[in-house]
Amino acid sequence: MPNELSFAMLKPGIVQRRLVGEILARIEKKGLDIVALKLMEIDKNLARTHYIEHEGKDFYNGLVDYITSGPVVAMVVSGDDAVSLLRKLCGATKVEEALPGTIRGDYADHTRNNVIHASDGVESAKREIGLFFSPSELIAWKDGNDEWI
Ligand code: FUP
Repeated sequence: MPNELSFAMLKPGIVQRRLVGEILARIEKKGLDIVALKLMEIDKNLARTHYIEHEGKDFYNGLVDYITSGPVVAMVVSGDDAVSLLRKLCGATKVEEALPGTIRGDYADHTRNNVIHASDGVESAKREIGLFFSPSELIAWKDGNDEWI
């Protein structure tokens, strides 16, 4: 299993709903290492760049407005197969398909406000990490629980 980095972002509303701790706990308990973490606001330029693949789609402007509407929690996680593990924790993009037990399945009831973003591949993770973090903000640390999780 390849060790990978992935990018995740708790979307606007999660800070206000005081769900940051619960969602981070799910990510930590799975065994993924949080190697960068910050509370931030996204400006329109960053939002448009982050979601550039959706430019022109009918939901694009609404998505940009929503993602810039409040603070987000951006993070980088590391682990074996981190990209696909994190996607599985999040659940399906469309809330009607997100299973109970997943983050979206448990906390979201509208697709546009689906609580969390997670990179969909190793290359997009690299691109997204570069948009949100400088290399010096990533902190590698030794996981003493490696043998248990
Ligand atoms: P994901 O990778 O699961 O975040 O999904 P996408 O990149 O396809 O979509 C990015 C965001 O656009 C979703 F989180 C929510 C929003 N979206 C809509 O609002 N409507 C859609 O039909 C698809 C996505």
